Amino acid sequence: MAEKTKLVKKARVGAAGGWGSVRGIVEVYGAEHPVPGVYRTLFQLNKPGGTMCTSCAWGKPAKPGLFEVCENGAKATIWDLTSDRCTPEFFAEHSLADLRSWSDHDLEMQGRLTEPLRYDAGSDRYVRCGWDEAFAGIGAALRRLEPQSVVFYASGRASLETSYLYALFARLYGHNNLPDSSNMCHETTSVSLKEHIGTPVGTCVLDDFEHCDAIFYFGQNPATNSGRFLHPLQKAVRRGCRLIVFNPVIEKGLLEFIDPQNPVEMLTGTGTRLAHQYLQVKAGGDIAAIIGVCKHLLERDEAALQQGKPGILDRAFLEEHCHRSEAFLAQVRATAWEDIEAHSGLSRDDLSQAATVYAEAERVIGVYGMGLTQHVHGSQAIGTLLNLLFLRGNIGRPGAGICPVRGHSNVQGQRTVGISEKPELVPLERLAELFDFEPPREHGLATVDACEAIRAGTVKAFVALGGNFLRAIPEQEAMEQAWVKQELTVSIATKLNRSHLFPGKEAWLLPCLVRSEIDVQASGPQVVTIEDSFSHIHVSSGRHPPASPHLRSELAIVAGMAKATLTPNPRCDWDAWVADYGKVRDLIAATYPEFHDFNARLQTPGGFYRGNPARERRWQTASGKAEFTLPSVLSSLGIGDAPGRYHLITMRSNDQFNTTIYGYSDRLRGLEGSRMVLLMNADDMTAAGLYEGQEVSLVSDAGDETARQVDGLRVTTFALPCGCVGGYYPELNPLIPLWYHDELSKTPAAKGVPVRIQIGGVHGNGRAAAR
Ligand SMILES: Nc1nc2c(c(=O)[nH]1)N[C@H]1C(S)=C(S)[C@@H](COP(=O)(O)OP(=O)(O)OC[C@H]3O[C@@H](n4cnc5c(=O)[nH]c(N)nc54)[C@H](O)[C@@H]3O)O[C@H]1N2
Ligand SMILES: Nc1nc2c(c(=O)[nH]1)N[C@H]1C(S)=C(S)[C@@H](COP(=O)(O)OP(=O)(O)OC[C@H]3O[C@@H](n4cnc5c(=O)[nH]c(N)nc54)[C@H](O)[C@@H]3O)O[C@H]1N2
Ligand SMILES: [Mo]
Repeated sequence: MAEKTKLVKKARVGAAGGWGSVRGIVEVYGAEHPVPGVYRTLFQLNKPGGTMCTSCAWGKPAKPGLFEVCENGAKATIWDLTSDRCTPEFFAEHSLADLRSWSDHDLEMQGRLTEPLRYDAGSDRYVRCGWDEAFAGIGAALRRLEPQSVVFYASGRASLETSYLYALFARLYGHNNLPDSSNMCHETTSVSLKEHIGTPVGTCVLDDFEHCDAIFYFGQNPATNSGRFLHPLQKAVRRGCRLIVFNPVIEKGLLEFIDPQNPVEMLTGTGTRLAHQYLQVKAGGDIAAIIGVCKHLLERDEAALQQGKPGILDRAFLEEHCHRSEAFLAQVRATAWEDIEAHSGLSRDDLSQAATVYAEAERVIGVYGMGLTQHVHGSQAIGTLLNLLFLRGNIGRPGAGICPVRGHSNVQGQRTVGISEKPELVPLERLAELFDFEPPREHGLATVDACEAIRAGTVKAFVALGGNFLRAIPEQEAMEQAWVKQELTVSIATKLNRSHLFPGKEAWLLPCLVRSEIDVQASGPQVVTIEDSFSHIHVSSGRHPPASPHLRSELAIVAGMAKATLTPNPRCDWDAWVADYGKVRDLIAATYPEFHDFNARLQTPGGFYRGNPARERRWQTASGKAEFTLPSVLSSLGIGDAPGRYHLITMRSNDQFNTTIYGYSDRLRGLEGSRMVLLMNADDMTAAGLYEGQEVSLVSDAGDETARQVDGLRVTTFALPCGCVGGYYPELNPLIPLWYHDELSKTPAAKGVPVRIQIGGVHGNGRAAAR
């Protein structure tokens, strides 16, 4: 069942949205045979009283559209609500060794997991077990282990209520080893924003997009990853707001959008042209590009002042609110145009146009995604973008600010309520008081640290609240080998994935409800809450019967494990918390003041705002001011150019949600039928003597001893800047060294991976990564 190396078909690329997105939904619908009532669920998605989509974390407006759902949100919902079931009988037929040759797509296509399963090493199979057996087994194993040798991972979907209890369980048990998917994603944001503006999250709210005059947009792909963003973008552009895009890939969704909910646009096929200027920056070239824009601004500012005219920079803001602005401006002055052009791949003239748009705009928003965060100097790139905003006071006023676009639907919220390896970010004193215990104070393990410790053998157990950790991390091959040496692995999951096929000596696979299902507990049906990218808290309720009578909610599973592991504590009534999630919300409110009156505020249309001091120009930083970054590099790449070396961007297709592969169509890039592609600039292909469709291998060029290789990739021409190549995540993850990560946050640098191309098919030490 492994995907064969096939030629990718090139198709015509239409606008984002339009009939293509409707077809995309229909295809997944046909393949998944969803349960009845799914249309009504889609209709109620992201609306007050409905289910909050499990796809991305984009904001949910108080006044939603007719359909407040995008192509990929619909796919994610249909994927959850399939009528296919992956039962114990399926596992009786297939050993894990057998399943390891299956593709990611085929594993998840088996449908929803239905019963708790225990790994039986003798038969190399998962076998049926009861919940009591599972909890007792997990509890006994955890009690035997040293808490510091155990990791509790979370992928950013579980609710605020579940996440709060999961983090509490970890601390009562005795560790802060609480990495979450954020450690591979926006951790760069959390660390960099905290240092420079004093809060770890963006300062914008949805309403700001109705007032901004320009959007500077870096390394984020809305049509695929946050489809509902296209509506506010379209509206903004229509009222004259100018969109300046920095991205090495021409992403169709930033060029043109046809609103599928607008009959005229659908029938005429004419949408809105979005980008005013599209700058194909080199991979990692953002710091240089932003400094280029700043240099133009500074030159114009100085010229204006000399002529006795008002300057361009907001000197009052710099004076009152910022620290180190003069040092940054001196650095900008001293940076040569040749260096800016060489590192960004953009011309001085192009950057001048962008600077004009910036200077003419009264209110500017800086938007970014993985194109900034997943680089070795990603935190400096975010800092430099903040510098640009500071120069004209574009932060802390309506219509302006910094807007990181978060990934998983509750990834920001999980951090908010305590899932963090950084104890300094958690109110430990308050927890100690509430639950009468001594919380662990040691710094916990983030994702990369956890991987290193698993390889070193010091981490002996891994509990996963969702996700597909082994498939999402770097250095996949070595990690799979180390993984199975652990004493215990526990996965709470909805569908089978590759991580489940690498069990520890003792392993449990525990199936849970999805957010769109009805969650009935002793006090009645329960609701849960999540936090979006704009720090708004939304309530979500499910309306579908559970996929199997044996499923439990994530919260009940966490509580079940906690009860079986911990010595009883009169302050911890796990049963009462499971019976009524409102009691958990009371605990959240008691721990985090911004959640005051949590239960009473649940039904606020558009969610309630948790607040953000930086939005009010209160800077909780070391200096008490907004901190300018003084970049030490002009490129965010960790390893520079060399003959024969390419910088690999690992990308998401329009037909996947992270490691969940819905299908093999990347409609918005015109690539159909295969994910085993190496996307390359035509001039680079000619220079390297490669031809379209040629089969090649990629090998690591990170300068260390470790051999990393992926075979069976077909060379495909694609409009990328010279020196940079593209391919899909997670197929190319074996090529990323574990140590290749952002310097501050340790977010793996999946967007600038140093590689070489090898011609000649499969090699002895390689393996076909298509699964
Ligand atoms: N349908 C769907 N939705 C998703 C997901 C999914 O997989 N599928 N994943 C979810 C998650 S967890 C996340 S974190 C988000 C991710 O959403 P995004 O942040 O959009 O992440 P990517 O698609 O990985 O990359 C974003 C863009 O960065 C560009 N890029 C690469 N390198 C550079 C660079 O050096 N500079 C600049 N300026 N740009 C660069 C790429 O071309 C790409 O367009 O989406 C979430 N939503
Ligand atoms: N090369 C490269 N690597 C990357 C990235 C990249 O751009 N390039 N992106 C990184 C990013 S941004 C992220 S966020 C990570 C993602 O890493 P993860 O969050 O660990 O991975 P996902 O693919 O989102 O997890 C999918 C699995 O989650 C389970 N699941 C789905 N819904 C639920 C649910 O409601 N509850 C529970 N308990 N389980 C559920 C299903 O079993 C499914 O198979 O990958 C990172 N890795
Ligand atoms: Mo993410």
